[in-house]
Amino acid sequence: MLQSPDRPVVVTHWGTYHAEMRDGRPVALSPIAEDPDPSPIADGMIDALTAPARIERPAIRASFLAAREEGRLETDGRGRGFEPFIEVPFDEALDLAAGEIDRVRREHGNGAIYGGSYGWASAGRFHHAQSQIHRFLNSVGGYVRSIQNYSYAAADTIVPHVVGDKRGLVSAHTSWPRIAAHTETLIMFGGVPWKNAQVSSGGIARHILDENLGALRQRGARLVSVSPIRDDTAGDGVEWLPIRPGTDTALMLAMAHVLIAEDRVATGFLDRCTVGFETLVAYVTGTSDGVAKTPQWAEGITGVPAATIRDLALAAASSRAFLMVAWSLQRADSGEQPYWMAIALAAMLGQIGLAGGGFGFGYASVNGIGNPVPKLSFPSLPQLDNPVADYIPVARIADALLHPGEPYAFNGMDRRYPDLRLVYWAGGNPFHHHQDLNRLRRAWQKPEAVIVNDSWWNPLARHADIVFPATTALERNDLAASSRDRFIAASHKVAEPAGEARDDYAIFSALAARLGAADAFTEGRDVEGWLRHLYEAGRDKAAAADIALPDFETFWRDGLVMLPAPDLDDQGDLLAEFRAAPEAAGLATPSGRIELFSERIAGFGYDDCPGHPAWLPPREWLGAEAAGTYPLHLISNQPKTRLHSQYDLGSHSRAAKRHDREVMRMHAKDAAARGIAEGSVVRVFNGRGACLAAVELTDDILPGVVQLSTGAWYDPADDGSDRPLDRHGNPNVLTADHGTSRLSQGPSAQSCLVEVEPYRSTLPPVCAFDPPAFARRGRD
Ligand SMILES: Nc1nc2c(c(=O)[nH]1)N[C@H]1C(S)=C(S)[C@@H](COP(=O)(O)OP(=O)(O)OC[C@H]3O[C@@H](n4cnc5c(=O)[nH]c(N)nc54)[C@H](O)[C@@H]3O)O[C@H]1N2
Ligand SMILES: Nc1nc2c(c(=O)[nH]1)N[C@H]1C(S)=C(S)[C@@H](COP(=O)(O)OP(=O)(O)OC[C@H]3O[C@@H](n4cnc5c(=O)[nH]c(N)nc54)[C@H](O)[C@@H]3O)O[C@H]1N2
Ligand SMILES: [Mo]
Repeated sequence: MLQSPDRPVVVTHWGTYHAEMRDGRPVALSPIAEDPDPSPIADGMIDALTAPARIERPAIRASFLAAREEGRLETDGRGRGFEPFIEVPFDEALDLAAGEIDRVRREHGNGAIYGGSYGWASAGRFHHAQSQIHRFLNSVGGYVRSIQNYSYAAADTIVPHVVGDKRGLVSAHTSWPRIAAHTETLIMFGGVPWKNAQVSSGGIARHILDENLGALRQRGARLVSVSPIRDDTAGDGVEWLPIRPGTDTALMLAMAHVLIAEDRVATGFLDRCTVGFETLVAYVTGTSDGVAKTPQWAEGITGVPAATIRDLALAAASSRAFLMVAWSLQRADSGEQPYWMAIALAAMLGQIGLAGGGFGFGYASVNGIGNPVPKLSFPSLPQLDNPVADYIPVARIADALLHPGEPYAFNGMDRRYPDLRLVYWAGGNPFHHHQDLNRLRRAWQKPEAVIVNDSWWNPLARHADIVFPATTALERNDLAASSRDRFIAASHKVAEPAGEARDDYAIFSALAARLGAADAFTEGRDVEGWLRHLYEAGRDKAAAADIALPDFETFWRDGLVMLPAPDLDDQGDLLAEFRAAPEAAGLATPSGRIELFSERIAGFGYDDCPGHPAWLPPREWLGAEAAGTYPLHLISNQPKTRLHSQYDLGSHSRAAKRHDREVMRMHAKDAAARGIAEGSVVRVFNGRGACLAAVELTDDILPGVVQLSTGAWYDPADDGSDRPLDRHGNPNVLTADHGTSRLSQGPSAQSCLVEVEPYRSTLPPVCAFDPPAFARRGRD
């Protein structure tokens, strides 16, 4: 038996743990024995349950409540983020929220409700907040949704144009064990950061990065990590190729140039499996634009020596080579290009579909990419149909709020932004994830009402009008399963809800009842009824895939079922069937082949995304202009000590801060030039905003680059400015809110220049983890 009553299983996005219970409370989370390389992120979860910033009761922003009590429709949201809140009885908050939803849907239609509610929420299948909110909003008439994600929006749009679907991006990856067994030269653009492989959406049973890199090392494979940061691929035997951020396309183009110039192109593969090579050749050699994309040319852009580029291209052509590209590369201006060019380069090497050869995206961006799993997709809460057809690309939220009705281009379409009056968010944090937070704050003043369910008074909750206290994953029973791992788990309630916190399901059930949709939303089931219902449906699906799952009672008692590992040879290599029979197994592209030139994209006429992969200098990068006001490139990558903003207030995340601030890494040379000392607090700034951070000096980073990970809770000083100083170290006060291109309109956080200076004034306290001010009704 796996679990005992004093060690129930709980599941998080960063792993599966036993809750060690003392006197009916969890005191620690210990990893399950099945996990060879568990993550310590869970260490901060227990103290966070009872932190002062816990939301314990429903609360309403003071002037919002005053306006509604006077029957006024307050449209001035300028108080959002700074005003005090008034705690109210649960029923009153529910009445108020249901009233707002009903008013907006009657006066403006459901197309005025934004319910995209992007975010990772927590790992269980039933209490998954996005599924809950989408089901709820659908049951009351629908909402404007978002498409894509912040993770790989540009890739999501470009990859299907090139290979016909999302193979190699979200599915059908060549598995890690195949790579470990066959690849001779592994080139990792963006590395394979252990910090990122700690997590995977929906939960993890086994962390697999270490064992696979270990196997590659043992076999003597050549490991090349192309990245501005050395430890993006950790451990011995890794060649670090520092590169200027945002310039990988130039490096790949130059590798293509070497292959062409030295007659190493796999023309047989190109003839059978691709279209458009001639156009790409004309561009690479410079016949079409007068610029030959030689290694010397690329050295000037990337900072990688020309001889190294030639060596790398020839090494790849002379061995079984695999190109990995992290998701980070496309979270940048023209982020489509490195992805398109990586596919083109892999095609020129001719190894796509061979054992351990070709390309693949997002390995170690999350643990589950390349994890061999049985073909079983476990059911989740059905979301019902959305009667509203309208959507926005997810990262265009501030544009939509600021520019209702205005036109924008997207993937060949001419669209218009909706006119959004009400925003409801549960399970995501736009004041974590969105770029240019000062701009978002201006946009956030526009809606008539903002409703949020969350567990903590994080910056999103503080910027809401109506706040509902939600339980955390440790405070409710749930089912967990991931399409990228081999487990089904029972995640147990191990703590009582804080204060009056309720499950999102309970909050939405109560709202649905007030809006005449109780039955549609609940189908008459309580939580346990749903868990049994979903589990039985999953058990049927598993049986159809020849996997026997125990009955619900046994499952619940044991806590965890590990599914059988699939036969690795069955998992194959990405596009192997296509390679073997390009006609019969043709791709869903217009040509049926891999498109190195896309007539369709060329037909859109976008100068920021032409018909073939191209080097398009980003708006902000370490090119010639960088010698100007903001000479440092800011990498705002994923944090090592938490998932995004989740549990930033917990002890594990806080232990890594200095002077209570987030730590920014900087090269010693860049620090010396600015009189900045190790461990001191600095001001990081550009024309969009400024934040404080504590400095760690390192030579593991390319000079000219600074790294401040995401996730420190935004903590604006209440200084009346429209660009208030963030006291805590949230890089999104600095990043730019531009679409990657008109093709994808994805987020482009990584194209960001800044300057850094010592902070010599008295250090302001960090208030991010304090609850907001509360007022009493009638006087604020
Ligand atoms: N500068 C920069 N910005 C970035 C990125 C970057 O690389 N650089 N990366 C981007 C990427 S890839 C992503 S995916 C986004 C991530 O952005 P998000 O996914 O929005 O970030 P999280 O902090 O995970 O937000 C989850 C929120 O849900 C809440 N929550 C958790 N469980 C529950 C629940 O059961 N119910 C309710 N109601 N709430 C719950 C948490 O408390 C938290 O506030 O950030 C993006 N932003
Ligand atoms: N611990 C932890 N793990 C996470 C997350 C988290 O919040 N915490 N978030 C998860 C989520 S939602 C996602 S989408 C994934 C994201 O996965 P990624 O997007 O792959 O993650 P990042 O950490 O943003 O970037 C990885 C590395 O790419 C490098 N890099 C950045 N720009 C460039 C460039 O232009 N060229 C090259 N060659 N390298 C570059 C950076 O040095 C960075 O450390 O991570 C997931 N994993
Ligand atoms: Mo992501």
